Amino acid sequence: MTSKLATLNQWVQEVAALTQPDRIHWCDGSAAELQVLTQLMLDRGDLQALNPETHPDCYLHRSHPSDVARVEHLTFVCTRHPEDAGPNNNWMHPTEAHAEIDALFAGCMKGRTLYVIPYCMGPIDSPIARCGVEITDSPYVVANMRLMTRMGDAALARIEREGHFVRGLHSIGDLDPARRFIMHFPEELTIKSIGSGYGGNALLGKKCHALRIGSWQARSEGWLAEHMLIVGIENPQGETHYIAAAFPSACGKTNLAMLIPPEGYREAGWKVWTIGDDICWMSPGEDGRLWAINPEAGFFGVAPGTGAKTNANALAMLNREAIFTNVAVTADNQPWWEGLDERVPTKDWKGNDYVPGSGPAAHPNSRFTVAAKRCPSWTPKAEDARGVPISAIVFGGRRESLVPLVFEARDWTHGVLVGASMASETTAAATGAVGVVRRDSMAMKPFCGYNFGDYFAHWLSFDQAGAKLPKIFHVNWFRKGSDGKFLWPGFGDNLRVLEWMLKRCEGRVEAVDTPVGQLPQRRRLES
Ligand code: GTP
Ligand code: SPV
Ligand code: MN
Repeated sequence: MTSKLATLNQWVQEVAALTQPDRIHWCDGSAAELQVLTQLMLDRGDLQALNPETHPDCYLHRSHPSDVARVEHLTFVCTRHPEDAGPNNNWMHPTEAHAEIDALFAGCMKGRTLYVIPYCMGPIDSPIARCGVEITDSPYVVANMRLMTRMGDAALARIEREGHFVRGLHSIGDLDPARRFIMHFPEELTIKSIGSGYGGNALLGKKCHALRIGSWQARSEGWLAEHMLIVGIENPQGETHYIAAAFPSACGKTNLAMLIPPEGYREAGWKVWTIGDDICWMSPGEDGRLWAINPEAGFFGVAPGTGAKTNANALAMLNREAIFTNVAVTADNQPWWEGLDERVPTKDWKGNDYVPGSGPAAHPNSRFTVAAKRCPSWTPKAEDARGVPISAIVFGGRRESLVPLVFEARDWTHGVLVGASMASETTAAATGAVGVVRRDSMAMKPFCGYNFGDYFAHWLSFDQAGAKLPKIFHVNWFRKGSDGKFLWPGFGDNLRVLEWMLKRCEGRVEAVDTPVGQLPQRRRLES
């Protein structure tokens, strides 16, 4: 099969000439196609079937042990002028970058199949949505892209109609970290990634397209591409307000996006609706509000810490049609990770016999991939072509000390400053030290595809006459007491903080003015 779009055919031919695959397969996104790929991966040992009684159509994938997280030091933004990439990105000149990475791509698909994956980021009929094509030699990437994006024939039809698309070339190469690069060419709307099969390094629709290339496009087209969840909060009166929240990787987006209200709230009639858990594309509407879509169609969520008490909605969607990456398994072949329950697994994430006390059984950055529609709190609003209007934007980090539970920015400009000066402790989502406080403006330090100075100016530019901008807040669920324990219960209880924010948006509650911003009033609980 080839496409009606000459530029697409030509690019596929050029890539094939460079990488020399044995076969070319154009993905249609069908169930039959997935079945063939799954069988292939089972035969090759890329996947292992999990317990078909407890987890039908669920599979385990074990990454190469040196390939378990994003690699920020190997991620480049390649613009003609270094100042366009900015101090927040690694930079290489495009000519040099193409030469260096193409040398690694030369002949790398010999003996392999080249898969062409047309995908759409966002509802297929949404004007905010954008399309791309990923070429990969990894069937695991195809299977994940099928869950994470609108992939296949419908996306191809839109691409052929529009005549343009973001080009993403990916190969697992030889998985040698010394020959691994994730390169972005925003001026050419092109991504090239080699040497990793993991998450954000390999599923190019996600961080590479929807954030790094997306943020570049957003700046020139007047919208925002952000590392944010989108959640709808329905009050007992039946009104739903949508909140977008930016927390750095592994700092609570998935959990907040599918929060289960505490019992008292549930009884009173509060409901929570999930639109997205990682990425938000927002555009000013004719009414002056910001309207947001989730460009993704699935979740690539952190497994550790996901339990019945913390995130029952996530657990409920993980018992069928899910891919687990680098989790442990129990004796009866069920997926397991720290924080799930009291069972003891028999195999660790590398597939070795698990010795209790020898460290975590699941990799701290082990993940699940699952279609968003499988989430019990998913709402059809996630398919709305217009998106949803955003009432509040929340920034937050993982801060053991100093940073209060919640405060409100004075206005949009102050809110941009609050977002820009955010900091958070590093996590296992990227390789490198964990627990080191670093600046992570708007949770976009690893994902902004252009100069942070220009990015802050772009944020400020939304404050125009007629704009009805969301209020901006800052939260920290992760402050610890002198006993080393979290001071705030977190998870479902975070709704108490969201309720305060929404009351502030409606002007129904007073706040206390402080040097950092507006804080909730102190109220002594009656005992
Ligand atoms: P990425 O997918 O990497 O972008 O991460 P994320 O921001 O979606 O983070 P996620 O919701 O997966 O949470 C990461 C870890 O933080 C998990 O182990 C959670 O259990 C834990 N976590 C999430 N919310 C809270 C909270 O409110 N309090 C506490 N103490 N831990 C939380
Ligand atoms: C993150 O690291 O923020 C993630 C996981 O959401 S990855 O897809 O690997 O980027
Ligand atoms: Mn993320």
